[in-house]
Amino acid sequence: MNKRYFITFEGGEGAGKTSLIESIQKYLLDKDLKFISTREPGGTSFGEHIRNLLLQEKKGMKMSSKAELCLFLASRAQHIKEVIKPALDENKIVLSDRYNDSSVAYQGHARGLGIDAVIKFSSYIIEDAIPDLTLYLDIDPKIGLSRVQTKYDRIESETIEFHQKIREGFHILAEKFPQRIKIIDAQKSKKDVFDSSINYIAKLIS
Ligand code: Z5A
Repeated sequence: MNKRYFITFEGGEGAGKTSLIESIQKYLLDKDLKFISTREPGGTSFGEHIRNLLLQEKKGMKMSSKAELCLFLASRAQHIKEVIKPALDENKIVLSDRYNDSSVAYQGHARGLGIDAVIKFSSYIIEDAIPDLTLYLDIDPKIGLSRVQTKYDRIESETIEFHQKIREGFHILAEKFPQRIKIIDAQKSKKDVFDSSINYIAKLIS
């Protein structure tokens, strides 16, 4: 019988999360397992509006780091209520392209709001919606950014130092939560990334 599992995918820009999730979807379909695939920011109609606000560059618009965090958390609160919890309650596997660790690495560490402060603040929003497994796709930001083919969005356009801080933030998180967060070398081929990831997923759902 299908069991509920919440799996999240994290990483810097161009790490390959979207590509990996597509391969994992095929793997789960072949195994006849019920799943949903979703993303943050977004995943709901309300969340997609917030996504546009967060990622679009608007001339003259300023957004403080705290305001930015609140918007990501607003999107997440709706996502949990409308999508994640209902799917888990139906015993589905939930695959989410980014989740709370992104807030901790981007807003907590790279923006400087503080890792522990963001973990504490976001715990009110996520309550018990904690992933069973998080695959963190680790990549040198220069390589990741070189893979992005679309025009850089508001956050992608930040300095390379900012992107290096994000990577540092994810490493701090992986050390803090080694049971949940597994580091995948995202500089390897798509096949290698898939094989390493599927080892962890197979272990979780077996
Ligand atoms: N953000 C935040 O600050 N706080 C938060 O709480 C949350 C998010 C939830 C969301 O943007 C932004 O919001 C993000 C974090 C921030 N920062 N920015 N900007 P997004 O969802 O649009 O962006 P993204 O998650 O970074 O997606 P991405 O740049 O599209 O990357 P990806 O999904 O990880 O990569 P991909 O699309 O699978 O692959 C990119 C290209 O590389 C593509 O051409 C692939 O074919 C290629 N690729 C993939 N894997 C490989 C390997 N292994 N080798 C070679 N080439 C590869």
